[in-house]
Amino acid sequence: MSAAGTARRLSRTDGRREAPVRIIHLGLGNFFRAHAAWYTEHAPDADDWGIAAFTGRSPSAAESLTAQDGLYTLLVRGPEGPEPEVVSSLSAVHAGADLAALRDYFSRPEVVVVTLTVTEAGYRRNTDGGLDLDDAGVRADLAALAADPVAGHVTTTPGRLVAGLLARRASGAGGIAIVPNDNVPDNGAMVARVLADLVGAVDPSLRPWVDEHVSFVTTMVDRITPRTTDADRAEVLSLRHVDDPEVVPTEPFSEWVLAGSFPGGRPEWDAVGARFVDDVAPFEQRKLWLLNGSHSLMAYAASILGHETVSEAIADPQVRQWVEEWWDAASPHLSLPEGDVTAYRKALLERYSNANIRHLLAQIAADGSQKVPIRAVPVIRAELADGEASLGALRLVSAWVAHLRGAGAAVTDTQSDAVVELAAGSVDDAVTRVLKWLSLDPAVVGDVVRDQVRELEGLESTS
Ligand code: CS2
Repeated sequence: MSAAGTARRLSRTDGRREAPVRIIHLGLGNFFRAHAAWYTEHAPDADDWGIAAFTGRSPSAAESLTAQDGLYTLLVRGPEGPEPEVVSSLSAVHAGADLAALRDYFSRPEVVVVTLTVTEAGYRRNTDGGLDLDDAGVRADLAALAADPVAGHVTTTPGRLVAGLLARRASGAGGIAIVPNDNVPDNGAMVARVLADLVGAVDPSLRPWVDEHVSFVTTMVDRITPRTTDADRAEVLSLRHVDDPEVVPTEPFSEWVLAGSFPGGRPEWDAVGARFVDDVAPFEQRKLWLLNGSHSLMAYAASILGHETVSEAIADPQVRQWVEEWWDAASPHLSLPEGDVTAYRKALLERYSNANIRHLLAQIAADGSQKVPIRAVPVIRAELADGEASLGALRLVSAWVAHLRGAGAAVTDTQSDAVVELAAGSVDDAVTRVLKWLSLDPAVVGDVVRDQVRELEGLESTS
């Protein structure tokens, strides 16, 4: 009989726990299932902490996960081979549009933590970092909540959070912690600001209630988690005879650093490796600059050389040299001890070289408009403050310009119209416009960036 013939589906009938819901999660993607859901699964008090997760725009994961009682297989792909593990911390899974369920959870006193993984673009910020009140989705949510705070239909993350908080205030339930798990600097303060902007526009009387009852936790999150492929599903089928459409592939490495308070408590995530610190900034910079910065550099520059994945890219001496030059530029500006930074770089090379993880450069290339400003610009600014910007630091911006002009991975960006337009026309004009958009002075760094864009565009025609 074939493997498929003997395959079973996952279900809780095999005795797996189903903890009471005490955590709400918005943005049920692969990363959350490999990261916060995994920490919750392994916390010693996991029996008390179930998660009710809401999908993003597409409800299909809710249907598919609900059909297997919220269970899914995490396929940990180490260099030695895959290790499947069934995760059971999702007690309920809902479509993002199920606002009745969202409001209901928010109004329960025992639900005390809200985690978010909605990507950088999900917070709907303007270039100043506040809520983009011109965004069509934000405008619609504002109108819906102003007209009907109890049942208004909202779609954006800020809108859904405010809808939930209005329900919580009305129910009299107590304090709650909001924990953003996206790669944005100072993400706790960022969410607090975006929410305050929406609350101010919808119902200013909610502001003092938020100040008193809502804690915004700042985090650094890390676990390389590509999209699921048919090969991942086939592997679980052959290893476990389980037919799981919801397999999540991930790497063995995982890190979570948090700062902030949890007024209603939290799982013992610290017992399974999460670190609680006073200040996340040094960890967040180390990760955002060294990991995410080099990821973006490879996504734009290495895809021009014809590479498809991170492991292929890092095996190319040319790409490795670009990555090392980027790290050499960023490292002196980090506040962690030099030894820690050296060890982190070495570990990154090992993680990137893990060929069992097929992490597509095209996936990382997405939404550069949200990523390049926070991954590249702070390093360039730090260098400029000390003298001049290096070739190694500027190459990330140059590669993004070349990418927007059609070289390497295709452009997928929530702001693609605007940023592709910036980079159109002659290289000279394109570089001037993109640098200004990044608030970098073309008179200071323009010449180097122009040369690098031409060089990178030349590489594409020869690769
Ligand atoms: C990547 C991240 O897609 C991207 O932009 O740089 O998703 C990266 O894989 C994670 O932050 C790793 O923790």
